Amino acid sequence: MATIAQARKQKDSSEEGAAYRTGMSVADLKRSFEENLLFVQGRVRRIASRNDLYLALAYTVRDRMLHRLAANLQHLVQTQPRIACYLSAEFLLGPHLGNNLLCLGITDPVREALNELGLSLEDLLAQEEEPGLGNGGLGRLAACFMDSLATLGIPAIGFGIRYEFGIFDQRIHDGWQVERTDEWLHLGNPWEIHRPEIAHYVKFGGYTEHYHDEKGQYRVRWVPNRVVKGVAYDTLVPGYRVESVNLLRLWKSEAVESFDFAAFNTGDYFQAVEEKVHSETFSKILYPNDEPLIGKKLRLAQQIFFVSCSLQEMLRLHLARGRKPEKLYETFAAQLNDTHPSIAVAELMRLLVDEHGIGWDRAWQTTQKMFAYTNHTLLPEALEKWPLPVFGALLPRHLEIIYEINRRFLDEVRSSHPGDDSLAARVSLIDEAGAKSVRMAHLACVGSSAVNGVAALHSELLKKTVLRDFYQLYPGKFLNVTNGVTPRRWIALSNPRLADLITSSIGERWITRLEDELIKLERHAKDPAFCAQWRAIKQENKRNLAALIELRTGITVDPESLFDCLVKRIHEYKRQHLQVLHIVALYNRIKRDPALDITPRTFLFGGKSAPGYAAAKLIIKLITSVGEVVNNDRDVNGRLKVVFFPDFNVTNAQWIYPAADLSEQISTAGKEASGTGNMKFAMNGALTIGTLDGANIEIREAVGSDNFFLFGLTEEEVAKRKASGYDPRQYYGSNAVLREVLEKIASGVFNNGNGNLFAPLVDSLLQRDDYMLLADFQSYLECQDRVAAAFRDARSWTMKSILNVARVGRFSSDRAIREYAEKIWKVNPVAR
Ligand code: 26Q
Repeated sequence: MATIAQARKQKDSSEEGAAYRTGMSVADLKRSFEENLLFVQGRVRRIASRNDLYLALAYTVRDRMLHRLAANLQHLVQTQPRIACYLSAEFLLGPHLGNNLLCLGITDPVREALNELGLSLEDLLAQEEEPGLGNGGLGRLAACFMDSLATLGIPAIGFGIRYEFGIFDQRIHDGWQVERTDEWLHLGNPWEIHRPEIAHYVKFGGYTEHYHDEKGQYRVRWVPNRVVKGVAYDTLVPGYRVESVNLLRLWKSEAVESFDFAAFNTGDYFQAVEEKVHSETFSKILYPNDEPLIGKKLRLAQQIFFVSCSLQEMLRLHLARGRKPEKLYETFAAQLNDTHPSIAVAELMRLLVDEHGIGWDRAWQTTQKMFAYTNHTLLPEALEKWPLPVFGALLPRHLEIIYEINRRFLDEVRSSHPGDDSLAARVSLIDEAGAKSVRMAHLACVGSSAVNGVAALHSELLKKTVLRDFYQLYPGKFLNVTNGVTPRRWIALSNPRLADLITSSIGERWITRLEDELIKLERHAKDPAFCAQWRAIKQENKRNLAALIELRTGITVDPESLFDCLVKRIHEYKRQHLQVLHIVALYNRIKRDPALDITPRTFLFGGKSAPGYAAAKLIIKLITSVGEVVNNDRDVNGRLKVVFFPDFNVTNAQWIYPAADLSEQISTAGKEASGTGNMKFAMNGALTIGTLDGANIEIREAVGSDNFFLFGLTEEEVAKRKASGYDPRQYYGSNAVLREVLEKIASGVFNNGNGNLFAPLVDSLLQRDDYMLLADFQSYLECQDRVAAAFRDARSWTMKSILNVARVGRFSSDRAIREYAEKIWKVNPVAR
């Protein structure tokens, strides 16, 4: 790595005047750092806080990325390539500093420069507060995709919302989740560039007027009752060791004027101030739910806010190329990350028809060519719908447009399927049953040229279930793009020792060519020396995590024990409580026979619950309560430890994946669209215990069934049991182990005899068991016993671990992005 930096240094110093500002040598970095501390931060070393020092370093790194951006923009203007736009309400980036150093290839020289100044890079890395602008998988996927786009040299812009408060910080009080507001901006954000001159206006509410213009053309004017301004904030997204830098452009909402002068002059000062405060709410806070809350008006307002700003911005950039508005798709391809930005279909129609005077048919062609839609869920309750009154009051013009799109669409459906009235009702953009609502997934399907799921099973199920009718109507629109994750953050950055070992055995090309290169590790899987190094690295990662666990929770865990990890958002369908049933079953075995020879395990849980999701919050309390008892039981004697790691986020995840032995991917088959944590674990050498769900299926195919612990019903079996009337009590009646587990939880043993606390959980399992924990319990238990036995054979376990890593190359987000680029966006990497 140092050699690249040296080469760059020579180039930079010979070509530039103030080379130290962009140079990569230790001396240049040191000088930049010191100057930024004084001239940007206004601090001298003697009184500088750790945050001052962190900011000075961040500016030093940012300078170098801006230098690249300048060259990039020039290139873009000259070559005018097609640009991919990723529209997403969430980008869960994680901390920037370490990643940017890695991508620029200056981690070592920066560390050295800081050392010479008597500072530690690790200290400054720890100072960064991560931007948590997402809930979980969907937001993190957007971040991985931005990384891959930049690394592949594909010109791209991510568009989203600059939330002032991201996902809440999770604390655990008395075993319960408590939310704290995320004040990620309070010490300043050195990575963003405020662009006050890049702003767009977004209208809300009011009414429409229909009229004929001076040329006699039919036109619609929207008279809103509120207008807010969206201002751009840019974050640079560097690619790995490449010259290109892409942009993440996030919108902040502001009042159009700082005061409403009319109100001010009539003396209504407070109304004027209120107006300003209200305008800022659109980008105030990320909704902390990972499934929609029906009817939250502000959430819909956030969606139109960022979508409208983004589309207006695309039009501005496109017109600046001297092109016609109806050719917008020639400059941009826009991906809708789930339905959250799907109002874009109606908004682009409005911009083209109402504001640019383009005829409906032409505008519709343009719109369909522009958009593609990714679905991330099959759960019917999670499909986004907006009640008509809410929608119509906020977006009266969009509702008219949606009615017109729907009228034309249903005409087409009726003429291609005459007599099939129920089809028209099923696919309509408006749900007419009960309280009427707008179906956002239908809008996205109709307005897009491509629709994809995020894993093979998920894409198949989409065609069979929630989007079945659309598949029948437009089979050619549907495709699968299995998710991927970036090996830069999830291996190179978070597991540097493993990355070094891989590089020393197969060279460094794997970092950008995961699928082709990682497989070369296979030949080392039987080399005892290599296996020993592999194991030593895992052990060191486990010791580091053990220290962090102790710091955060006070719980001591044994780094020699099996690190069994289940980290993801807390959801009933993800079945964190199935693992709890397993733990209680083990506990019961020990209580019956304390001398039992069991494989020592650390059960690590982590994940946030939506603040209003009572069952998920109770699952957290159950985990911590069982932990309290198990961790302190003399009979257990430290052989089992149950840890709830608070505040699972990107920063913490970077410590957890590299230290895992076992990855828990135990959702009910057919419920998890893909999962991406499953990929991160496998890339770090954890073996998976999982169901045939989401991308688990493809991971198992890739790593081989011998290297994957499979259990549970298949999706088809789940569907069949549901259809024939699933009765969880059958399992309760016939399985004594299960009965003892549930009775113990219900008895209050885990909560000082307060038997009622977990009653809602136990009752729901016994009465409905929507996610079929009881049906999968026995299979899971037996599979976990196989895991425990396998872990005792360290040599064979290590070999499986190596094979897992060697064979998961296709789960790189680079592969996923190549598929989007080739099959959907038709964009190419820039040749330079
Ligand atoms: C929508 C409207 C109103 C309020 C909230 C929402 C909302 C917000 C976030 C709905 C859904 C989400 C997030 C969904 C999500 O993260 N899905 C996950 O996406 C991953 C990436 O494709 C998959 O790997 C996971 O399987 C899927 O659960």
